[in-house]
Amino acid sequence: MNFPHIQSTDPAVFASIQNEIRRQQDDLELIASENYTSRAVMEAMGSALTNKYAEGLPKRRYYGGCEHVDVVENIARKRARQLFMVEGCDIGVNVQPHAGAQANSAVYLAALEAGDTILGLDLSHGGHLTHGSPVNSSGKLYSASHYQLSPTTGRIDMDMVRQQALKTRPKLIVCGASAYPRIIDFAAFRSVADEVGALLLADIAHIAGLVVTGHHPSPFPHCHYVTTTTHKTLRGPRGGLIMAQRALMKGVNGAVFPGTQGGPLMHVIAAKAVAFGEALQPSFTDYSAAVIENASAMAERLMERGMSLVSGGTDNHLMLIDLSERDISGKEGEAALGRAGITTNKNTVPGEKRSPFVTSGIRVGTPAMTTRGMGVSESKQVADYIVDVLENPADESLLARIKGEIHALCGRHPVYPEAAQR
Ligand code: DSN
Repeated sequence: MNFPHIQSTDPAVFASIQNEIRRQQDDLELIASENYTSRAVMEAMGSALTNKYAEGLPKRRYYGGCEHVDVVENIARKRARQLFMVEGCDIGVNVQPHAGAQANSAVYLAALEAGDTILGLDLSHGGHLTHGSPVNSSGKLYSASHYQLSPTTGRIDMDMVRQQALKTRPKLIVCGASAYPRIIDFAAFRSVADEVGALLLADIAHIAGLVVTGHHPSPFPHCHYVTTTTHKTLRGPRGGLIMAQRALMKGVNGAVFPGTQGGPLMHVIAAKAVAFGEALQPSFTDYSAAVIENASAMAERLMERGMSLVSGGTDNHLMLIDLSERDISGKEGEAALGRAGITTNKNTVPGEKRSPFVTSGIRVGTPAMTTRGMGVSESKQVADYIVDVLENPADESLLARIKGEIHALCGRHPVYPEAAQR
C-alpha cells in the first residue's frame, strides 16, 4: 500500500503503519471483534471529509458548507435503514456515534435519569463494560444489576433473567454481549421487559453483520433501542450506530448531539455509507454464511480434540475456549498463540476463578479469516494449530513451526494483495 505523503513527511509513523499492515497480512487474526475493511471503506476514511465540522443533522446544522456532507450522511442513514428495517416496524437511525460505547451512553442518556436501574449481562459471563460495569459510566451514573449465564448450560436462561428483572425492576434491560456464542432471543427479552415495565436495548455490536443477512434473528420489532458498532461482523469502519423505534428517535438524536458528542466524524460516516452499501450486496450474505460455517467447523474440531467450549459450541461467529480445568491460563494461552502467529484475546469465562487480567478463557472468532477467503478446511486446520499450541505452550520449536505454516497459509490468502507484494 502506498502512503507517499506520510512516507516523506513522517518516517516514524510511516514505519509503524507498514509494520501493522505486515502484521495484519502475515498473522492469523482470530479476535472475534476485528475484521478487514475494503479499500473503498479506507479511502472514504482517509478523505478530506475529516476537515468538516457538521454538528447537527442534515439540513439542520450549526455550520455552513455542509451541503456535501449532508448528502453523505443521508446516504449512510438510508442504507442503514435498508439493512436493519423489518416489515411493519418503522425505525430511525443515527449514524454519528463515534463508537459502540458512545452509542450506548447516548441511549442511556435518552432513556434514563441518573440513578435509574439497568439490567445487563454480567461482564465475566460475556457482557460488556458499557452494560453497567462499576468502572464504566454506565455503572457509575445508573444503578446496575446483572444476569448471568446458566451454570449448567452456559447459555442465557430467560427464567434467570426474569427472576433478576422481577427483583431489581430495571427501567432498561440490555441484551447483547461481547463474548456470547449463542442466539439471543429478543422476543423473550421483550416479554420480560414488558412484564416489569422496562425499555429494551439490544447491543448487537458483535452480531450486526449476521443480523442484516438473516443469519441471526433481528432485534426489531422487539427492542426499543438497538446499538451496534460498524467494524465487527458488519465489516465497516471503526464506529457506532443507533437505531430506535421511530417515536424514540428525537430523544436519541439529542442524546448524541449535544448530549454526549460534538462534531460528527464525517469521513467515518462516509466510510459507514460505503460499508453499508457493501453489506447490501448479495455477496455479503454469502460472507455471513461462511463466517458461521467456519466458526461451526472450528468449534467442532476444537471439541473433537478435547477442548471445552462455553455452552458446548457456537451458533454465531465466535467461540469461547474454557481453560478453567487446565493448567494454562487465558493470558498464557493468548501469549503462546501469539508466538505461533495466531492473534486472539484472553477472556473471562462463567464462574471465573482467575483474575480478569489472567482469565481462564480464549475468545476466538472467524469474521476476519473469512474475509480473506479462508473456508472450512482452513478452519479445521487452525483449530488443530490452536490445540497443539495450548497443549504445548512452552515448546518453542513447535510454535515456530506453526508460525511458519500460519504465515504460509496467510500468504495464500492476502488481505490487501498490493500490500502482500511488497
Ligand atoms: N472490545 C470489543 C470486543 O472485543 O468485543 C467490545 O467493545
